[in-house]
Amino acid sequence: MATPRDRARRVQTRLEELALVSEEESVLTRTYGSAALRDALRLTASWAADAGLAVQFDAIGNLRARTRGNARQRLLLGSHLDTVRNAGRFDGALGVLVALDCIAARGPLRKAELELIGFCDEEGVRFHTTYLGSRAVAGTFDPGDLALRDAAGIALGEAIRANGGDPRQLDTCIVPRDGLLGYLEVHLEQGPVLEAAGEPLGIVSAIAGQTRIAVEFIGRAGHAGTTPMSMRRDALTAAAEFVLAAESSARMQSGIVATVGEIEVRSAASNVIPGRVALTVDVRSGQDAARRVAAGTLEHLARSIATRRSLQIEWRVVMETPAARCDPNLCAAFMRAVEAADGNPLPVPSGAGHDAAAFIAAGIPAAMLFVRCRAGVSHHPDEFVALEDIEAAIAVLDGVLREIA
Ligand code: HGY
Ligand code: MN
Ligand code: MN
Repeated sequence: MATPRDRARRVQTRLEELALVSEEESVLTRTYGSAALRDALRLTASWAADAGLAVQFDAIGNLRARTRGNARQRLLLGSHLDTVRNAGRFDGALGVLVALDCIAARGPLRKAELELIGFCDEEGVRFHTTYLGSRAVAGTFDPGDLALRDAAGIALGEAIRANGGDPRQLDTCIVPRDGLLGYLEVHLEQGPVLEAAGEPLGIVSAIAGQTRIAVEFIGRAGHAGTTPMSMRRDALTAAAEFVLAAESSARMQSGIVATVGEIEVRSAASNVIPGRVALTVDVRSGQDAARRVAAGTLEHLARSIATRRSLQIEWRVVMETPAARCDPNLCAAFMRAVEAADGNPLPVPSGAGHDAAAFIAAGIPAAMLFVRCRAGVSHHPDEFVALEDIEAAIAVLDGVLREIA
């Protein structure tokens, strides 16, 4: 019988193995539809099959691995296997591998069937979306999103087909509600709260809402040597002014964070005045009304900068996800399991988005267990979770499964 430390070591080893599966040399990147993400999903599927689970990939590309009993009730567990660019090895994969370990370690007697899900697009790097895989499972996928295009102009519908899925069959991804107990997710905190509190684990109280926006500043390209400064309609200086104004605006509003994560000069050349600049805006808050006001303020700022500089502007909200409160009953089960393991069930809000938010938005109960990470670093290769904290998370998820499933 494997000891908890052995089990944590196996999760750690598998995290290191998955971290080598990347679409980029020497850094970890796995975006929707890439061969690397398919390989990571297949590798995880092989571990799930070895654990005796019935494994398949659904029509959007999620890994779906179920226990083989005939209990009427079902509990979903998992997290995502896609990553941001130059990612850390724990974001998403930790939750999938801890859940797989706990499902595999459970005995034959169970009140509910368990389904492990490895989601195929939580980060939304390629299409600037969020929760595509979990929305498909929760039944809230927006068919209009099939027309979203990536930087190469490929539509999401085509990408789903190219990935071996079928955009006409997304309804088959939907988990039946009958007998569904809910969804549990283990995830590194991606913030400094647990480390500052000296706690290995926390119970997520709520997940911040997000607004993701695509912006284009449209000026006029021109000759860098012959165009007088007074006659320029420079799209990059306008964008730069907006980026700094967005930072100042967010700093002045408590509970709001705003980030310009991507910026691109179209047809860039060192001797050409930038005519078009595209950028992304990510606005978050635990309060939806405050987030909407903040996004409106940013749009007003962008439009006034464009007008003053005689530019045009395109402002498109790509995706909005509401703030989500985790299910009190499932949170209480996590709290009891943390206390049973002599821990302190610290409630922690999540500034990061998670697939659990898609289930909550669909009216499916969901809860999350946060695991301490070093210096709160995430979305960075220095992301780190200690072996003993992985072991603590396994013990707590074991406890929750013993109680509810
Ligand atoms: O962006 C986020 O909050 C998450 O990492 N997808
Ligand atoms: Mn992430
Ligand atoms: Mn994540």
